[in-house]
Amino acid sequence: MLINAEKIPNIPWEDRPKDSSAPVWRYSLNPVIGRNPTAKLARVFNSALVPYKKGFIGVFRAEDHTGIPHLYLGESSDGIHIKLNDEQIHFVDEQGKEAKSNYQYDPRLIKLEDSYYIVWCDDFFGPALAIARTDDFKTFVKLGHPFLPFNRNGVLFPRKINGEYVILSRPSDSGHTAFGDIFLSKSPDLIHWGECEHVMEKGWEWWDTIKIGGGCNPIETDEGWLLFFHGVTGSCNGFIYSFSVALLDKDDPSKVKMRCMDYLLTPEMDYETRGFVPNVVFPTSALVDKESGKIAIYYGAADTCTGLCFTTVDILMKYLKVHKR
Ligand code: BMA
Repeated sequence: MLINAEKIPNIPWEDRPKDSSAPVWRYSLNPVIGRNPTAKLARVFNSALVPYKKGFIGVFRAEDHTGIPHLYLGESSDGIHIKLNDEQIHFVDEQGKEAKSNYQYDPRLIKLEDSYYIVWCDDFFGPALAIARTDDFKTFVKLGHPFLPFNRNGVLFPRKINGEYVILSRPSDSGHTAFGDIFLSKSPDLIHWGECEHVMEKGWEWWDTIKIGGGCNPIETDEGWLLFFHGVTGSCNGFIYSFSVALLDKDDPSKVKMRCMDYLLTPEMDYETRGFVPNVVFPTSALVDKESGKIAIYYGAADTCTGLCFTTVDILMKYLKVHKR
């Protein structure tokens, strides 16, 4: 059973194909954002949407023709047809002064209390996480960098746990990082972070043997927090990014109750296996409907396009219980 979820009657959705027993299935008209979606933007991927007003709003990682990633807003009435803003998001500090950075990527977006928070990988003498708050998607206040460089894949929990804000992150290096586990940190105010714990290590199965990282905002159920995470393995042709799910303890999410041994999605389609970085499926956002338990997951495909796939809370829980480690 879902806890603290919203009703999203217009959640983007397609039923599982009749002949499939897969735990996760792709939107039949994927990708939802293909190559060169606007004259200015060449690649849009690893992005995040939330329900907003009668539709959806999102923060998108997009690369213009310089190839440098920045964050852009996008809006949609159905979560599938997305209108991207050509003007990148400008961040200010608490005093309203421009907060500059040379690049920004892999945003996660979450509603927490009465505000929305973006957590992304920022340029802070190398890749490091940053957090910003917005109340209206017009002014974006950068709260700073929660951790020293180098760190990526910041995933905030959607509520305080035992009176503290909680974030997952994945310490890394300044390059393509051939290691990586998921850690948890706590904060009284979203500024000062500490009480760090180790949550999950890279896997023993082949698909996640090099590194893992938090993916979408955790989904609260009565059995614990469902966390989609990506896992990376190496081949003679480079990294391969797949993703799966784990269940974290509700009161102490540093404890992993179950972790799926199998990947849920691995690069198979042309738009996942061919692109700027081939063989990448990278989940960054999940919408979940309180009434039906339907889940729509947005994922980056081959660092080029945005894909969408579906599952339900029931299907995931059943699959996890059979394929757990
Ligand atoms: C990671 C991040 C992601 C990217 C992935 C695959 O390190 O940089 O943005 O999707 O590599 O290239």
